[in-house]
Amino acid sequence: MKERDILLEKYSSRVFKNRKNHVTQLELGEEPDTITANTRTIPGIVTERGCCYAGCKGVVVGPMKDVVTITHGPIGCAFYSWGTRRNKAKPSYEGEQNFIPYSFCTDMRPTDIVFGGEKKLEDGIDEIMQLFHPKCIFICSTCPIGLIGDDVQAVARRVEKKYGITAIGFSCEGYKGVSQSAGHHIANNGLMRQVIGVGDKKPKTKYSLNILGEYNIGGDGWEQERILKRIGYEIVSVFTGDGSFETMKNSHLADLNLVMCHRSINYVAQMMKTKYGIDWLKVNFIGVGATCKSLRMIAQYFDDPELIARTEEVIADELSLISDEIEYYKSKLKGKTAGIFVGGSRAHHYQLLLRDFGMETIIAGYEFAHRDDFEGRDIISQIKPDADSKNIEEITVSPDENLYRERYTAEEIEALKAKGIELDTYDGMFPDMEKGYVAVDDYNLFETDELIKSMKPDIFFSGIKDKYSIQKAGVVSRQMHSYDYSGPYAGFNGAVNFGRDITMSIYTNAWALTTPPWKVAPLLGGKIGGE
Ligand code: CFM
Ligand code: HCA
Repeated sequence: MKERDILLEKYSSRVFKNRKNHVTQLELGEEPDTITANTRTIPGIVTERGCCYAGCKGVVVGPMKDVVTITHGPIGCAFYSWGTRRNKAKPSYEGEQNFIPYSFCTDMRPTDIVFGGEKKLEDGIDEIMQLFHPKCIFICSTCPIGLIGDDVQAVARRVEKKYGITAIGFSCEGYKGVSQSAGHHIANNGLMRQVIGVGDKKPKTKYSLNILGEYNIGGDGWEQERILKRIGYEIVSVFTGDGSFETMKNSHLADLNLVMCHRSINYVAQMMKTKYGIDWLKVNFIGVGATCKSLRMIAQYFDDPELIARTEEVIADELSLISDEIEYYKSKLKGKTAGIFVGGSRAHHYQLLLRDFGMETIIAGYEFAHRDDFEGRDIISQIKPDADSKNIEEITVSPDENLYRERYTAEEIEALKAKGIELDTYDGMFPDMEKGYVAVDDYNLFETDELIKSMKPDIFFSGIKDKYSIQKAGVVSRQMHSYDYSGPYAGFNGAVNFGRDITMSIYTNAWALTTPPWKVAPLLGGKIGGE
């Protein structure tokens, strides 16, 4: 019996009926493997997904350093979405503002919920203006705001008028959609409407780039910029890691968009293509091989022999600097297996980095990826408009509907192919998986535990919610969202850091060396039945 079936047969028939479509053991036969994704979680299943507000505020708009982002809602939402996601930022020029160390919130109380919180929000913004003088303010709504009907858009318009700054109200109440993914859409639409394209500062050099979907976790974006600048590219703006309003407003003037995380920001790439004619390339700077491939693809796009030669020169030099260390870690890690459970993009990036070290990713799961992220092909037209997905479409489609498209069109694919660019790379999780490997949508802790037991990976990468329960079962676990406060893991230097960290973890699995007390004696002293 396959591991997937052993897992699923433990469910009641009702849950089985649902979950069987979200867990796939790859066959890779004639028919393409499929999975159901981006649908509502079964109540009570203890999902590890986050909410729409987390996707908008925590993920996409929060990292913009010169913007004050105020959470309109309870303090807990503001606190949780601040600092826990390690998006690093530093001022890059004299006088540049950096509000990342601050958490701004209206701290809604019961009386505000009863009588309305717009006044409190406006008072808060007055205070922010007096103390910090930002040129841009974002307001992010949490669940209660949608329920009591505070109009954050109207407040933003009043703030713009009063102070002559940019202000955007994001109605990203946590309950919208089915996961963080809805919040990404809402954030992207706001940035597209009011930030991208409002500047007029042209790039200074011949080849200029934006990096989309790079949030500078553990300094990943800085490593990518280092390499790209070495080759000679100008980075106009990064969305949104160490990013800023000041650079994003000029991003429509760059030559090419690179898309790192394809889940959270792909809509913007397509919208910018439609509105400003900027091409985009899906890249992956996670993994040595993947980084080289991406750099070659970018040079190929510009089709300049000098740039292509310079790219090869930099690649050769970077490889010569890291190859000894990579080979050493490879000798320690070759043949080991991994499981990965993250948001919506990293599993298919990191399976390539693991392969650089001779490791295979035998289990891969996502919280909120869409089918195309798993299957690596254009499946948009196949989404069935059932009650749930109809609901998703309503809030995810751009206000300007004809600007909304997630993928290349057939003509765009032909144009890029004519430049010698292969588009099958990095296009989803399944194409890089082998027969028998398991993929899971909206993974839960029960399924994590069960698949670890049956497939026995040497290491399991996940997040803060599940890391410790996995370790307590004796399996090494490292956080792939925050890198356990290490990093960067991107690019050439990042690959070395990654090799070092996982070698350290796998060879120091202290958790497997101890017998937890609950395995030898019951921990509860009392008796059932009141005896
Ligand atoms: Fe993109 Fe991300 Fe991810 Fe994501 Fe995230 Fe993240 Fe992630 Mo955590 S934007 S989809 S919503 S790569 S915060 S930097 S690590 S779940 S896999
Ligand atoms: C989020 C952010 C998160 C959480 C990570 C985790 C991140 O989805 O709200 O659960 O460990 O990367 O910080 O994905």
